[in-house]
Amino acid sequence: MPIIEFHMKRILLTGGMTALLLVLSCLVSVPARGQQPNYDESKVPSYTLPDPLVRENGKAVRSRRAWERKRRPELLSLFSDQMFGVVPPAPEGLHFKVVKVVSDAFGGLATMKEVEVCFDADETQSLLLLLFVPNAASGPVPAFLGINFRGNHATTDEPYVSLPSEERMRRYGPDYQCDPRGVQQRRWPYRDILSRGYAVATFYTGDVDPDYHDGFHNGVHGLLDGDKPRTGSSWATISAWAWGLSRALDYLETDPDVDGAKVAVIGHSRLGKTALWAGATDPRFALVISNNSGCGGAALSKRCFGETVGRINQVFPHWFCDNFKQYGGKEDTLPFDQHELLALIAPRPLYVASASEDLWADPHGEYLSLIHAAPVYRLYGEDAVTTPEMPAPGEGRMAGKTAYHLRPGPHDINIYDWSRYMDFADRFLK
Ligand code: GTR
Repeated sequence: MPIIEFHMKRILLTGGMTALLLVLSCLVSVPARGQQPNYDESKVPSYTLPDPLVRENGKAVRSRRAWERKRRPELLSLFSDQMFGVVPPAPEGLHFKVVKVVSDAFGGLATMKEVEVCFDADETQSLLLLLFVPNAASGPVPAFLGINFRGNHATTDEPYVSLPSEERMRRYGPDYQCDPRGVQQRRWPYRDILSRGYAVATFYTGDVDPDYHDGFHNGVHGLLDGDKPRTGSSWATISAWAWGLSRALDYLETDPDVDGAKVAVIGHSRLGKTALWAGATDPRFALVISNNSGCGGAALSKRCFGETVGRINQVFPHWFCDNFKQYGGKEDTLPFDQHELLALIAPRPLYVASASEDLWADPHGEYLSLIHAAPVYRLYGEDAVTTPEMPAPGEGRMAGKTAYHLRPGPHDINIYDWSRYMDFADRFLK
């Protein structure tokens, strides 16, 4: 950016010229990386949230039928066209191969299965689903499904979980480095989950789309898009990951040990954004959990608190579709906000959680988003969290089909969060 040049020239110049260059350097740095994020509630701009129950033509939505037939499809295509890009259906060649089974995982607590979810008949690309099912179960069980950041082997140090093959590592890109086993096991408390009677499944982001901007040639874009020219609403990486979650669910629906009608989708941070989008686009997900998903996830964009639309699009240009870029620094012009993404999940159970020190993800904006999704739950006669005051750190809210907690501490997911998610899931999936 010219900004660096301006600073160098300032050393050589003096007086009015310096002042002019300073002004110019401020101008070029608006609105993204150079700008300090706002963490001051009193500096949140005034904004008006669009009403999820008012159609684009201005008509009020008063029935479930009108919501399902008119307003919901309208909102879904708005989020597809303007934010995430359009998610394609399952590919024709989709098929599954159980490639490894270990019946005494975790000392006999569970059976591990590794399943290749193959995206094409030729098996040029697949995601490797790691699935644990509790051995104590007497029939199909409910399950949690979420993507992981660092590889299946990083979610546990159990030695029978496969390391990625050479071929997979090549697909993950030139900078991929295989982490040691178990580096993220704190985020995946498998023993606790299995002991409570749930199955749990995960796969690595890179199996569907490596998390860097390569112009959408690698991953599932390369496989499915062919030479189709990209448009402003072409799917980007978060849509690809959400698509991957749906393909993993396609498999889980066929697994005799899992109740495919009771699969909760869960994700942390960028993968929390993904879990919400998967829940919105795929109504088969029975419950949706967003952990510290922040900007582009549960947090209201129009508050411009912490991470903003401009900044996220600049730093992660591959996450959202190109049309979304126009709203950077112009959040007031967004024709939707994230409470409407949450509303797309209604009337299914929805849990949003924040962490008290995670101001970058705007905990207050995440909470407000949840309560502003409530009118759609109400339309279904369901109760939902509506208390205007957000809870204090260490507290939560639960009403009917929605729940929220504010974990004390930083941006993360751990057993504190999982325990609450399982308590919530017990009410709907057991
Ligand atoms: C941050 C990003 C957030 C969040 C986070 C994560 O750098 O700004 O939106 O997604 O990464 O995924 O850990």
